Amino acid sequence: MRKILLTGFAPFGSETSNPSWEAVRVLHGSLIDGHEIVGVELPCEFNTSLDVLAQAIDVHKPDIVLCLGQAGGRTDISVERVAININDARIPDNAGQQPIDTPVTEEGPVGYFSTLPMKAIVQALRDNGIPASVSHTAGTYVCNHVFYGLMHQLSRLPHVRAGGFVHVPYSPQQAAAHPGAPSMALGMMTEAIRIMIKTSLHTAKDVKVSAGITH
Ligand code: PCA
Repeated sequence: MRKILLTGFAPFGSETSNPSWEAVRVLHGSLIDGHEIVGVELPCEFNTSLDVLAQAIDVHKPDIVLCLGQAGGRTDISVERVAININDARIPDNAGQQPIDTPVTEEGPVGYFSTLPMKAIVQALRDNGIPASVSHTAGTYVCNHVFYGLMHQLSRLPHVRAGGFVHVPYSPQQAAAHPGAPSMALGMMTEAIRIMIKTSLHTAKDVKVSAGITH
């Protein structure tokens, strides 16, 4: 059976949960338009995260890979456009590593674009009442590291149709500990992932519309 690989992250920093993984976990094992959804939790660690991702791609040979992470403070589902070849960690990762200004991969290009139909995804999410936008920075921490590493891996795997990265906001429970911060309910995040997968499966060519960017 054809497969779609979804990844979410372990909690990091001072958080005790990470809704990127909570939402992926709900979908693990389900079927979406004839594709089996495989969900994998990545450690919030430089390098190890990419080893786990590479192994999952190798084992499952997915048609599409969608990696998700948390960006506390973001107001919506942020479909990331570009990954950059830099690690610049604001805080240590879960293994205590804090790389500053090192490349993700020595021999890689400066950046990679997502190969997901980003605009169609944002449009479909908004049509379904889910706040979303295209984002032009995935940061320089473990999420960008995984996004860059994913696209670097996919550049050598032509059988994988598309791949990319999406940031989700705080869950309401997390936001309660960060007064004033925006949040999104887990059920809406899960529905957003379902819509992103369906749109990716059924969009041969992305739509050409303004991103209507807010950040
Ligand atoms: N968010 C972090 C790393 C793991 C996660 O969920 C980031 O945005 O880099």
